[in-house]
Amino acid sequence: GDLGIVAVGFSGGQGKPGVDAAPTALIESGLLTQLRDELGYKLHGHDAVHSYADLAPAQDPPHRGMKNPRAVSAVTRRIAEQVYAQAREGRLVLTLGGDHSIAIGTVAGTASAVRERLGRDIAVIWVDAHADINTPETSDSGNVHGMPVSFLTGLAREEKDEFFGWLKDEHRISVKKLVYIGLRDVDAEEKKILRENGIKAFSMFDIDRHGIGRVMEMALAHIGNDTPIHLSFDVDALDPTWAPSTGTPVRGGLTLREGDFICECVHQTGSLVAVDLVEVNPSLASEKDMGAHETVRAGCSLVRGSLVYERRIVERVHKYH
Ligand code: DIR
Ligand code: MN
Ligand code: MN
Ligand code: MN
Repeated sequence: GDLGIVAVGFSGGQGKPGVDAAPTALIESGLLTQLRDELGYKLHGHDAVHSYADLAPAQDPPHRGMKNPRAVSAVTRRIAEQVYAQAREGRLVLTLGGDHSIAIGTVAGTASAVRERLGRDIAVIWVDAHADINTPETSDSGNVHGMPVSFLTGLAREEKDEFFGWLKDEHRISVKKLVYIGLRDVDAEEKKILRENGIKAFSMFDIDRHGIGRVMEMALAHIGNDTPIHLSFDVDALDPTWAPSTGTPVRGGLTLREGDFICECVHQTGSLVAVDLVEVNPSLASEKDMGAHETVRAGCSLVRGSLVYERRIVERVHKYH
């Protein structure tokens, strides 16, 4: 099949430098070569790692407590255009982040392209230790990577284009078509938002209780059988044993095998239209303990899992491509 690649070297949604180097690290470890030569994808848009330097504002003071609001808004707006252009061609889109703020762009781009091409609403599976659903007002950190879901669902809104006002209805998703997997570090105000909006969430408690197999059945049942799916995978959903080199690691997470299984299950539906892999930060773990290398390898494994059902003999047909 055809695979659109958007490599996003951007870190402005949080405070730690280095997450912008992830796409290059993933590509240098052979990810795209594997997707092309071993999995047989025809790649598009893979020649550049985008830094969006041309979009950097001269001054970017906080707005409603958000840090770097103009930069994150402008970059995610551009990403939305890039993802839209790939998805509009009927390609599966793989975005390599970057911090998780970039999903404002990726989901917006997928949602608008799928509406236009198929007349359908997408569902989003958000795999993460965190819910990333703070509004600017509930956020303690001011980091936009903790807010993308609130902008994407319309729980947070802005008028001005320079502060995400460019997000329109066609970019947004319904809280009913959102499912979380892997949560274990959710702010008190975020818990309230999840509860009040009846958002489906499978925490690590649920995974321990039911097992990942049953959780995936329930997650996919919630979405429904014939709905295009955008998978947004924050590598910090994995336990730091497998993914230590990330900005906000939280113990008690998914095993790498559980992460791969989530990706494989989503692939197996045949409904996948876009995948994000975010928050790999190769500069946070020391070279000696191999943590960065392990995290990059884990990221590659997750992406492969989402794009080929390699541990099964029978390959499913992709419904939307
Ligand atoms: C926290 C942490 N809830 C925040 N979020 C993170 O900053 O809003 N998301 N680390 O990935
Ligand atoms: Mn996240
Ligand atoms: Mn996270
Ligand atoms: Mn396939």
